[in-house]
Amino acid sequence: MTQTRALLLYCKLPKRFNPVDIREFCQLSESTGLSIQYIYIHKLKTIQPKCFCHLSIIPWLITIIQNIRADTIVFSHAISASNQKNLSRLLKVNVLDINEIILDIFAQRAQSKEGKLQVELAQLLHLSSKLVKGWTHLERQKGGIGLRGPGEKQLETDRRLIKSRIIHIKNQIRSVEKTRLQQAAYRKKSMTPLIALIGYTNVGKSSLFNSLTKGNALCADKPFATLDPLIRKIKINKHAPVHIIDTVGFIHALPKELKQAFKSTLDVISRADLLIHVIDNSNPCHLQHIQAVNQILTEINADNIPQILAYNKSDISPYISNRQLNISTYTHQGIPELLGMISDQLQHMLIPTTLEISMTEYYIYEEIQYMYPILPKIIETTHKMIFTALLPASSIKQYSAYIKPKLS
Ligand SMILES: Nc1nc2c(ncn2[C@@H]2O[C@H](COP(=O)(O)OP(=O)(O)OP(=O)(O)O)[C@@H](O)[C@H]2O)c(=O)[nH]1
Ligand SMILES: [Mg+2]
Repeated sequence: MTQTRALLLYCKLPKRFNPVDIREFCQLSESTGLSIQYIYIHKLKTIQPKCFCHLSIIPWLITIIQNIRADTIVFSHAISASNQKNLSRLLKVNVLDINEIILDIFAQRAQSKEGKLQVELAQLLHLSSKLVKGWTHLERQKGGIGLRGPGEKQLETDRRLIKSRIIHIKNQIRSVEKTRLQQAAYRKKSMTPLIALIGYTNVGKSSLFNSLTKGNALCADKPFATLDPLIRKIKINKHAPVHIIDTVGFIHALPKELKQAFKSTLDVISRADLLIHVIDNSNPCHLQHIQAVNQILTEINADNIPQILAYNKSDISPYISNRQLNISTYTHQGIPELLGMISDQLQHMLIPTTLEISMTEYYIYEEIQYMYPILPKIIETTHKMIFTALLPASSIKQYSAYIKPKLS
């Protein structure tokens, strides 16, 4: 199969506007299978209304495209449907943006039924956002990058059909999710704490998961190797068993459609009792990656969950500091210390919390007892009920309005 020849256009806007750095942009584009022929760096102060980039560079771009015989140009930023339409007319090549690149990588990686449905939903949401302004160029790409895999069969659909397909896919996802919710409820009832390995993509989460569980999760030097959360029960030191979960990697530029479609996968993180935030300490951009991860944690309401920062790849990292927990899944450096820190956290994980609920808010009791263990002593009157639930620290804030002094 002949590879698509691509020109990459890296737009350098004042810092806060750059979703990816240039190295990451190239890696992501390469991951889709594009053959990168040229990288053009374009500095601009603000986004230009017609084409996102300055109109003055268009003749340059046309010359480069002709010289390298490119059939695709990729933008490092998310661009609007009308920008895409204008650029496509002027440059006469397929125009892609960073969101379409990331969507394509997710489509390549999706393995499970749920993963495939989530990617299809993200593609359809993206497609409908591009159809809003009457621009249907994606239909003419015949399932090329940006719409590979599960979304291909949707290319001929119009907005109305896309909408009904979105409803259909959402329903299917909901039924797959149900099983996961039941499992989560069971885990809570069985009082097994949940530890989630989280972090930027390609930092070594799955490698650490394998070290801790003696498992064989897929590890690979590529972005988004893991899409489906993988869960195992393990025993840490002298404690009762815990569940540990490997999760999808984060990235600065995670498209909003993917966040929406992968909501249930991301929700697993927000239900965890402890997060192990894995960092690739050998990556010069690791500080920005930490910020990007924390930003997404805030968006999914997981920023209150206790975190252990594990600076991985210390075997190759030039940035070692004494204050950090430096680990290496290759040499096992720091793994016993990490287990010790998890063990300390487990000491005080489920907190007995007494709550008073008025009978008009009985659903709060139902919600709590579905998710968390409740101690047998319950005081019930016609107007209210008082009971003690074992709540993880992360959920206490949510129910703070109902908290009462302890039942004697
Ligand atoms: N040098 C070194 N490489 C490591 C270490 N841990 C993981 N790697 C490598 O880093 C790459 C990514 O590892 P993964 O475990 O797949 O990373 P991940 O965070 O799960 O990645 P995604 O699932 O794609 O988000 C692989 O090539 C691993 O072999 C380490 O301690 N040292
Ligand atoms: Mg992984």
